[in-house]
Amino acid sequence: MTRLSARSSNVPPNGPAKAPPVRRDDDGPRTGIAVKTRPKTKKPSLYKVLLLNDDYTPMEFVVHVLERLFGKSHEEAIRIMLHVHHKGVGICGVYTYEIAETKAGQVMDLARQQQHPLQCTIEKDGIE
Ligand code: TYC
Repeated sequence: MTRLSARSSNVPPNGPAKAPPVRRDDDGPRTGIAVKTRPKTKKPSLYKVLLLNDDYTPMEFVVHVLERLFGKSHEEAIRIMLHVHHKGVGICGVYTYEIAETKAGQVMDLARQQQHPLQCTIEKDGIE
């Protein structure tokens, strides 16, 4: 018989031998431990910088602080200052922990220099 069939050729039934598939993301023996290949990029927690009301710090000083340390426009600074004056507390800005701590410290330092009793604190933000 002269008919050439796959069986009679030297090619195996599954086609020519292939190199075993390359396993990517494989740094060693299989341990059965699931490994995430996506890099973790967790968003940092945010902190509110809060200004507290008192009876003695001049309104102009609070406005100045909001403009200089928090980059607020004059109108926005007045709005925030009046909010604190009426409600007792208000938000100057929301930042990551280190920046919030630094800003609150700068407010306290400036107030102390000018001998105003202005208080500024930070508080973890509800939304992550
Ligand atoms: N209550 C102050 C006043 O009447 C003004 C003031 C506003 C003080 C905001 C502090 O965080 C503050 N002079």
